[in-house]
Amino acid sequence: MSDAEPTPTAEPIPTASEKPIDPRQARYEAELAASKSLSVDEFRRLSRRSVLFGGVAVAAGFFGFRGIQKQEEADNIPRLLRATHEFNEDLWRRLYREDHLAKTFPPSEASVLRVKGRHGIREDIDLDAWRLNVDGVGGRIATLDLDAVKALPRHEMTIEHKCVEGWSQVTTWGGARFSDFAESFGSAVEGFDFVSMNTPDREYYVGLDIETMMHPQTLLVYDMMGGDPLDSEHGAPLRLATPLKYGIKQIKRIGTISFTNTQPADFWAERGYDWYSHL
Ligand SMILES: Nc1nc2c(c(=O)[nH]1)N[C@H]1C(S)=C(S)[C@@H](COP(=O)(O)O)O[C@H]1N2
Ligand SMILES: [Mo]
Repeated sequence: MSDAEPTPTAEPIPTASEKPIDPRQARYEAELAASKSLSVDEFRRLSRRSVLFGGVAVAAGFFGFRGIQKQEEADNIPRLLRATHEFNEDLWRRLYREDHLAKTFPPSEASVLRVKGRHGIREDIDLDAWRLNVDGVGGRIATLDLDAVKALPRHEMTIEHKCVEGWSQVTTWGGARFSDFAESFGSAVEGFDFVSMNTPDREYYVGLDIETMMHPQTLLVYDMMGGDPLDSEHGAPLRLATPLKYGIKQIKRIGTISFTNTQPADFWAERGYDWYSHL
């Protein structure tokens, strides 16, 4: 009976609790845990409710009645997602189940990402003159400087960057959550299914589904390696980073962000890669 028992080893197997916890990683993971993850069923229930509330809220809006909107906000779900009428259920399952936060690493394991891809960033630009354009279907919503992005809460993540060419590397990014950025525009950007981003010269461009964009690990990045300003080769002054997609989607030097209902053009999708390029 006791034959099958393993021989005791001299060294006790270290348990997870004995591993030193990196305070930066611990803080990041606590922040993520606080951002609510929903099941598909929860989402469906809430989005149906949101559609109802949406109709009432439009009518109520004429009378300056904001109570319903407040109620919606209390649910702590990205408003853009709730307002999206059609959504990709498969992506939702993959992104928003509790266990589908991408793995994070201690910042001590990070190194400066090797530089890959210079479409749209070959020429130097005047970083002080740079502005971020934000467009909706009706035209320009805002033109912002970097301070406007930095005014949003800063989040830091140490994640694995994966390139379609087959290499990967652990690196640290800091910046604003795209969800915070989008929600700062309120109803002006609600209900869109996709986001398109272009370099200022429009040479490089990516299209992303709104589910990925509203995920808590999708950041508009302005610093790297725990606080160094993003350098020009890595996309200064502002780039996208998300551990949910291959590197081809993580556009460096963002010039324009557009909210749209049609699947946007994408540089590498036009060259044979999967449009979603989801990890
Ligand atoms: N503007 C721009 N962004 C880009 C690219 C590019 O060619 N131009 N290449 C992409 C690819 S394929 C990868 S793997 C990552 C690499 O980011 P890095 O150069 O900061 O390591 O950037 C992505 N973003
Ligand atoms: Mo890549």
